[in-house]
Amino acid sequence: MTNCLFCKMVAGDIKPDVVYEDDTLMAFRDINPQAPVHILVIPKRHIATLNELDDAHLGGQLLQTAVKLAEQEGIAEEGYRTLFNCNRNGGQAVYHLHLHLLGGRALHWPPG
Ligand code: DGP
Repeated sequence: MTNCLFCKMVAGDIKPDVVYEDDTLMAFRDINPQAPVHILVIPKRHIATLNELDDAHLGGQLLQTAVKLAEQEGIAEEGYRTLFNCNRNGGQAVYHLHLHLLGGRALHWPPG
């Protein structure tokens, strides 16, 4: 999608701080981190929201990549959070599916 921010990152037109990339996925540091570690894991193919995710294998790849990155970032043992914001009430701002990985501090629950 030409007007999608994360598709522009996949295309290389915008260069985020990439921490992982393969043929299917990309992961980069959030520009506005809410914790010492805040990484977004995205599918390279444009999927607007979690409601449009029709590929269970891809969902698993996103989660497994987040776990590997949590280990790589040294937050796996202390703990971390993964989440998808979906649509307006879920707080989604960028309409290209992304899995948040947050850690490096104690995270509050319930979220606001
Ligand atoms: P969400 O609210 O779930 O749609 O989260 C969108 C996230 O995307 C938010 O935490 C900030 C991040 N973000 C927005 N624009 C950019 C950008 O240009 N670069 C990077 N690295 N992250 C961005």
